[in-house]
Amino acid sequence: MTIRIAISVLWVSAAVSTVQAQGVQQWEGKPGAAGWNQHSGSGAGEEPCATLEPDAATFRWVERAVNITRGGGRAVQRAAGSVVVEVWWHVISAGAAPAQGNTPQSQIEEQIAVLNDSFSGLTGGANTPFRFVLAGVTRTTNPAWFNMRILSSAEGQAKSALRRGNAKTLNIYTADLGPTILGWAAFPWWSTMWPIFDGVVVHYASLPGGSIPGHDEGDTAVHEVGHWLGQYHTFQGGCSSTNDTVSDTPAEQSAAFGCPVGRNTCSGPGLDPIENFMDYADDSCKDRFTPIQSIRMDAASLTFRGL
Ligand SMILES: [Ca+2]
Ligand SMILES: [Ca+2]
Ligand SMILES: [Zn+2]
Repeated sequence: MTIRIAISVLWVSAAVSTVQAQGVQQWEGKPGAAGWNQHSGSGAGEEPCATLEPDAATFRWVERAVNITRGGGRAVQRAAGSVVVEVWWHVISAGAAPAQGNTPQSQIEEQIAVLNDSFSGLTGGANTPFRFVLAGVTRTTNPAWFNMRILSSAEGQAKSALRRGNAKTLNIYTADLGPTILGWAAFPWWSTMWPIFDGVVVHYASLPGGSIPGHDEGDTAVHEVGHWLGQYHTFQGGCSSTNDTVSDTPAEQSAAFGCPVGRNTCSGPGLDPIENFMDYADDSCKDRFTPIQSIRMDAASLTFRGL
């Protein structure tokens, strides 16, 4: 127990100093998670995805590095399906029952299938280089870890104990992230400077067949893995000319919730990309990555993960 606490304190202080060093001072913060808030009826106004944003200097550094990998921005990438990602799945629960977060193997396999369908363009959009294979499942009953929050000591303890592999390995943790948070991920450029934090955390009830209204088809994990491979939200940068750094996702002023067909929050060309996995729309509304998003994920994963 003493060792575990010591690891936790070290992890948290390292995490905080890394965050401060990068100038990240707040979570992504835009209000209004309609649908998701119905899960518990509380916490209105919080962000459903807690993934940390890079500061301006890191943002520019990442774009330069990705652009170099792409050979000056040429639209090149590895072949569809040629990058196979090993997935270690960590079930964290409060008890033995599925309602306590002890997700059955069948639901994990359904989620892996949703990842593969989504990244291969079977649901719409680009056929990316990425495919996912389940390398193993761990199961841990720990009520404190089950209620983890981003940058909490519970997250540090759980990830320190459970994480497998290296920067190429996708560690997915399921837990109860509270009434408003669906998940969070670590961007690829943090995988070496902040290795324990690496991976994806998703709410156990967001998996296919889960109990969160609007977010019960497994697209939360697709969204978070999109971050893990280097994607920003489609509403990153608002209506600015560079916005999310992806040229084939129309600029979007703010996140979309529900399925607001025809939404158009920026005067630039194209309707808001509400159908994109990197927005906040309901799972039934989201079905695609774009070709340029695929190219970006290819370059970012190669550059920062060697994947
Ligand atoms: Ca864009
Ligand atoms: Ca527009
Ligand atoms: Zn997100």
